[in-house]
Amino acid sequence: MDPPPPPIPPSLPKEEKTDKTKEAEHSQPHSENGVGETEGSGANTGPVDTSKSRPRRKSEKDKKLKKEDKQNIIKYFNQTINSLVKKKYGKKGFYYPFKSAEIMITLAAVKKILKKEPPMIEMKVPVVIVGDLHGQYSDLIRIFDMFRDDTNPGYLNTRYVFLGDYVDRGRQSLEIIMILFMLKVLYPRQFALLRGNHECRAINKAYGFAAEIRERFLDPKKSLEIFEGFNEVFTHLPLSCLVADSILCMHGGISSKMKTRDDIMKIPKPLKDVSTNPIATDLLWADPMIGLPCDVPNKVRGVSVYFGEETLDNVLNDLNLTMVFRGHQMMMNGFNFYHNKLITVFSAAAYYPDKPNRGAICCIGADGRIGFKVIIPHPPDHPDSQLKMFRGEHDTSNDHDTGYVTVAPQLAAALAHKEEAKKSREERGASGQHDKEEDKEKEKDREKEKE
Ligand SMILES: [Mn+2]
Repeated sequence: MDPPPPPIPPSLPKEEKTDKTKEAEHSQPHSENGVGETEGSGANTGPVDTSKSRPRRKSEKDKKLKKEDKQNIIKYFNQTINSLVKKKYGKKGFYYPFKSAEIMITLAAVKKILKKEPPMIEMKVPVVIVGDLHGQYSDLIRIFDMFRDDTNPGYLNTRYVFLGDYVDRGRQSLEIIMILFMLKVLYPRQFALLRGNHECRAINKAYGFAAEIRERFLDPKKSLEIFEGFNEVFTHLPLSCLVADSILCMHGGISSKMKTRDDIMKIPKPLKDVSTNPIATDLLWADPMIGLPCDVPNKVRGVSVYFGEETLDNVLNDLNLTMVFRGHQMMMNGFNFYHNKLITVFSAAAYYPDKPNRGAICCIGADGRIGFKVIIPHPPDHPDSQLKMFRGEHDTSNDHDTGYVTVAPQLAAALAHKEEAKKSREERGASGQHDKEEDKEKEKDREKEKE
């Protein structure tokens, strides 16, 4: 049986000394997380050392109290994560009963970690790339379940890069952002949480997150504190992630203004107003467009640019990269290729209920091979399909995608060439095989002539 929802930590319960619970095994192996510095120190076993001199005694006591606090927070995180992944929300329907004090503690803990992260963090392979989630919590759970085995829950079995846009649109932004923040605190190196354009105050004030918080926390003072608290933390999120020193990940797109990797590293953090930094604006907002010789203003979004193949080639060359991964645009199959060197990953399935797309994630193996896992939309009568969206009409101006994987231009050219050759062979009325042999003989003859 699952434990009941955990107690609120501000009046942190005293942890039983003998309590070596399951979740302790899951506790963070790293020492640099926000709350887990006591992990592995070994100092929490045995009584306080009384041989210390008197003036230090009080601070030792304080330290012990702090340590207890941290252990209690870790315990609370583990219990909450356990309940959340099993979708045990309590009696109040699909909203997990978060307390405002718990949220504020989580925000403080995750901020401590995000503060230390540079604008471009690094990740090793193998890694899983997750695109936009937009408050569709059940899709995140389906993603974690893909990596579950007999011993571990899926979130422990691989590294993840999340491309941003956790909040807005869907109904359970808080479930998503809270579980990801808690996981980030417990396993900071296993989770890269990048900033999306919806992790900006002006956007998530208007597109659902603020409304969801108001609905869940009726006290306006509390709901405002929570809303501002999240947005303060969002300003500390990194803007990009370098995978295996070769693949650059971001939410929106590349920027023709970045000439070196250092240009990204120089973006100030925390970044309250993204629009003050042109490279950050492109990283969070830009979109690729087929057949563009240069950047053009992104009129659909009213921010940033559309970039073309040449810009992509230049940035890849200048920054010594092989590929770009980004989210930001709904794709009917959950993913899409651009110019063979950029992949869009969009993980929220049935983003528009009237035009149900698949979601997808991308797995990059240790050998650099890339594969996709697809998230099929729930049938319309599924309880998760019933969650009302914070969305007005289906905004068709945002449908950039054809619904099919874009054929890379090189491949298209090769196929067209093949088709032409076939046609000409047919016109000559000879079989392809015969033609090839004839061609080979002619080639040989020509070579003999040359000699
Ligand atoms: Mn976006």
